[in-house]
Amino acid sequence: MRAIHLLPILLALLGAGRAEATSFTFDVLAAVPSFQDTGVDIATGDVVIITASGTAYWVTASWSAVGPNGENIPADAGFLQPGVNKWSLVGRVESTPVPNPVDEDGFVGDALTFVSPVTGDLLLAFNDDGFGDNSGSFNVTISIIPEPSTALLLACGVAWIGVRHRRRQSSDRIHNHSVAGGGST
Ligand SMILES: [Ca+2]
Repeated sequence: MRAIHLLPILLALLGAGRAEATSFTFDVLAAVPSFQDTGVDIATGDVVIITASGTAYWVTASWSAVGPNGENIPADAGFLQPGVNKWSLVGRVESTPVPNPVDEDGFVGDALTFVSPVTGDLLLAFNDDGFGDNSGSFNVTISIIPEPSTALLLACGVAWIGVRHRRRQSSDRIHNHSVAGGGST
């Protein structure tokens, strides 16, 4: 019976472990010649979900308009993030290019979800090698789902052991009772 009373506590702890996402927005300006600090702090193990929209121009001409995916041309060594799409949205956590499970690391594009391997500031940039002729921006939404803390996982483990222990005790009592009952008939 007491095991049943512990169950809601365990479920509440597990529910707290699935912390809600916190969301931020940030505009990445195409004319800024460096990675830009989004002000979003990332911890190792956090799930980071980035979506981006908007239009940027890599020269002063309307034909150079690009979205966050840029152009499907690998950037040269002089670009902020060489090897990924020219004029795309690119990202780092501190100095580590964002892991990209389906494309080159460092490439964000219009949507990316990753688990951060490091702790630090989330930095974003327009991937170019000459910024004076750029204009426009990408509008970025960043959602962070924190990794469940070690303390919380430990509390869940302790609660679970408590449930199992009390279940065993109560099943022993039932067993003893039925043996005693069986002896009397
Ligand atoms: Ca340019």
